[in-house]
Amino acid sequence: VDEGPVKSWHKSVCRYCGTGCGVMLGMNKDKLVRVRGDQEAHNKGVICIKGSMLDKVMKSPERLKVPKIKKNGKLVESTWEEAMELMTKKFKENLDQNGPTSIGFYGSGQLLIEESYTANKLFKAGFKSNNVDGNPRLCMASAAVGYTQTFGKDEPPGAYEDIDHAETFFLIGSNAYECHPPLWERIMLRKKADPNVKIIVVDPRKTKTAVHADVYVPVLPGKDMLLLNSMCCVIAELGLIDEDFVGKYVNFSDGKNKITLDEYKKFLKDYRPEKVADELGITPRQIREIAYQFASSKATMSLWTMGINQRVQGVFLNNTLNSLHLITGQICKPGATPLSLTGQSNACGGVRDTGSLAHLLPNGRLIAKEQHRNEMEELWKVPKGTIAPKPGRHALAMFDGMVTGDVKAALIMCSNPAQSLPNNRYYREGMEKAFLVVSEIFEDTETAKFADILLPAALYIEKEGVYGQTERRYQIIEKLREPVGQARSDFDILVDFANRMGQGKLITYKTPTECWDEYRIISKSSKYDFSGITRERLRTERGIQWPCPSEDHPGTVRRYIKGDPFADKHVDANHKVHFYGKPDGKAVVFARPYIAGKEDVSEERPLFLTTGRVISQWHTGTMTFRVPELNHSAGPGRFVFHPSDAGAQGVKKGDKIEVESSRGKMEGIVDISRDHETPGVVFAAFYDQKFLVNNVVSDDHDPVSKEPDYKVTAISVKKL
Ligand code: MGD
Ligand code: SF4
Repeated sequence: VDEGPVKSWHKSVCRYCGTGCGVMLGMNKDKLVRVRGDQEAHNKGVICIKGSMLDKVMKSPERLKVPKIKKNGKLVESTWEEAMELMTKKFKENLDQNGPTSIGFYGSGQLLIEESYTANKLFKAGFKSNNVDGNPRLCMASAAVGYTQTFGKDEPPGAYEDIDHAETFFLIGSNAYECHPPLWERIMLRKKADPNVKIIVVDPRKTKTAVHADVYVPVLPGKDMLLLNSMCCVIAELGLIDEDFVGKYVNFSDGKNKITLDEYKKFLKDYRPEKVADELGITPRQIREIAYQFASSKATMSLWTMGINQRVQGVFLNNTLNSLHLITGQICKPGATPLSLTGQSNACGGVRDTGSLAHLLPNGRLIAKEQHRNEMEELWKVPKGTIAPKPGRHALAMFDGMVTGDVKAALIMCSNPAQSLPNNRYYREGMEKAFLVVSEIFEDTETAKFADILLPAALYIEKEGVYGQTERRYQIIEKLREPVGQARSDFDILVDFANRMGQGKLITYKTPTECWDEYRIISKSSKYDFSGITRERLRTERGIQWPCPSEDHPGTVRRYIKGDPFADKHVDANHKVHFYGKPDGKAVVFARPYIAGKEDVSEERPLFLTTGRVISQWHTGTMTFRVPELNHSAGPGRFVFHPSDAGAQGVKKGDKIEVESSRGKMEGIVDISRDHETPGVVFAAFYDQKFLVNNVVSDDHDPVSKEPDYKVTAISVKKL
């Protein structure tokens, strides 16, 4: 349908991923008719196929337009008044009868900052329930813990701009070609500009990213800790440790106590390439080459995502990646930095920075620390002792609590856990039992099926708020049209709910702008200080990176060095770096051992299943699978095999198979790829609602970050 010409162009941010691309939206009155990349934004006009089709999802006729309540097993239309009153009654009943730990909020790295901030404040300070978590737990919890342990503060030291200065790119567990395409393009431009640039890709799959690498290292799934420690070992043996940097800015630790550099070197000896290469499935020479390249290059930048974060050793892997940069001094200078790429558009700003996870409070504070609770109680103007001292339930524990009957009512916003959680059948049992209020834009999602109340949510430019992406950059999405039908923004739903629950004195603001101003001022009392990022600046500038302590501050590209307002007073000609997250200004290199995960191949289960995204689909596909061009390009979900494994299993393309793991069985169809799959590893994406791969994916998780391991599940295959 021709919706006419563009009448006005508006600056905005893409709805989908953590790249956080600036986009220009062409509107014809209230219709979004064109989308293009914003030349003036950090992505310099480049966007991917999903972003370019944002207008198509906005046009979907299948949007949920009215609230619904489940009656006799069926969702039937209701008024907002009925739905909100029932929700209020159920939450009040549970609070009165079963206490604050019987309720929960499960949010999303795609909610706006104002939405996550409000939900977090309402549940933790209003209802005294720390059961606030969300899908970022499945996504980047390991990166957040990794940064916090190493530097004392979450969020990266560097920025996308470092891509333009790096000489070596070390991509590990990142398929940037498909998952962060504009960043991948920026890497390729850098390579074109300088023939010395080298790209190293470490991945069990020969992804589209790996195909373009100068050096591809095909490690076996689940073993990367061996590789990273082995690289550190080689660097130590070759005398490539930057002793000046290490002496000034680094402490060493075994996880409990401080150790010396010599003790650290001794720890590394167990990881000599000759000892670990076989288990990794590569040669000692490959390890030596990439370790040398990493340490000796003019500037090395590491980029990683879910292949490292979604792992039972996710935190240790993150620590060790940070360590590689610290021991070589490849940090805090242009092009030299670790940079964990984020999956979701607002996992950083919305969830990490607002502290909307079960163990956190805003701006890097921890529930477990009394001083931090007291600080937030003062800032939120609630009596001392209001915030419960025990962390709440993380994502898996929240749904596990529903299975055991301990969590009885929950509000789920902007997430589809009935498709996205691992070991899915088990957690769905809990969703069946608990009283669930689900705020959604579509009615036919897997989670909506479990809703007792389904609330129609406003989508993207039907509401206003701030997104914060990977590199500490905050950007605004402005409201450009009214929500469809009776849909309301998640922010409005939360403010309404707060008032009905008698929390009007806590949630005093009425608009996202007022909420932003409250939160912005609160940030002033932390090292996240973004008080200078006013709404007015967000409207005119192309995103601003915090720290940004005043309205005339330009924002901070690189942390911990001159130019970072918190480092400035500590640095001079001799002392150029100050890791102010730690009391003595020194970051920590941890000696982290490799510990084998429970999921390993055996005679019974001879193949590894690994899962992830594809370029044209977003997560559980609820939005992108509705866009014909994107749907067509991805096709239905499949198990993708290397031809040698398909041969060994006696299956061929198109065959129906049964896949079994320790978590259960499911049926699927075989696809074959010689180009991208490697022997021993089967790949499946999770976007297709008709192919719920998470039924067999293991829910083993990192013991500290509690992030599940979606990348390593041992499976057997049977032809049907
Ligand atoms: P999404 O598809 O992003 O997946 O898991 P989910 O968050 O469960 O769900 C967002 C939902 O919000 C959709 O149903 C969408 O229709 C709805 N929605 C969109 N906009 C709005 C809005 O403004 N308001 C409201 N209320 N609703 C809205 C993602 C999760 O999946 C993540 S983050 C990761 S990293 C994991 N990755 C992963 C993997 O790699 N492999 C496997 N096998 N599973 C995975 N699951 C995890
Ligand atoms: Fe949107 Fe991510 Fe694509 Fe950029 S890379 S256009 S943010 S989906």
